[in-house]
Amino acid sequence: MIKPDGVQRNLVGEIIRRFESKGYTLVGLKMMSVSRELAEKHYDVHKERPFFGGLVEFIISAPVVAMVWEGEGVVSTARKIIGATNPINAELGTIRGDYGISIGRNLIHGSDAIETAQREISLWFSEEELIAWEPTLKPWLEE
Ligand code: IDP
Ligand code: MG
Repeated sequence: MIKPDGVQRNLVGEIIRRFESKGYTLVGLKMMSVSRELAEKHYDVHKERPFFGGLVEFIISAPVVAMVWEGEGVVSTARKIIGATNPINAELGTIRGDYGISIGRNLIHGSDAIETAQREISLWFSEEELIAWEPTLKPWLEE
C-alpha cells in the first residue's frame, strides 16, 4: 500500500514501476480514502505501541494506493524492494532508502509474511477486485 506521503510526493508511478520491472504481476490496484476502521484493523498488531494513534491519523489523512502483487517469492522480495522500516537505515536502491528520511514518512507498507498478506488482501480487497490473468511474458520471467 502506497501511503499518503508516497501519493502526495508523486511517487505512485515510480513505486509501481519497481515491482513491475522486477517481474511481479499486478493483480489488484485501487486508490482509496481509508476509513479509520480499516486503518485500525490494518495496524491492529501495533495498537499498544505509542505511535499507533499518529500512524492511523496519517493513513487516513490523504488517499493511498492499495495493490496486490503476485509472483515467485513476492512477499519477502517486496520487503527487500521496500527496505528497512526507518528510511535512515534503509539501503540505497530500496524505495525507502531512495525516497525517505523519516520513519513516520516511509512511503509504503508491505505485508511481512504470507499469512499477513492473506489477511491484509482480504481486508483491503473484495474477491471481484482481484484479477487472475496470465502475462504473456511469464516464460521469460519464470523457468
Ligand atoms: P514495516 O512497515 O516496515 O512493516 P512496522 O514495524 O510493521 O514496519 O511498523 C508499521 C509502521 O508503523 C511503519 O511502517 C511506520 O510507518 C510506523 N512506525 C513504526 N515504528 C515507528 C516509530 O518508532 N515511530 C513512528 N512510526 C513508526
Ligand atoms: Mg509491518
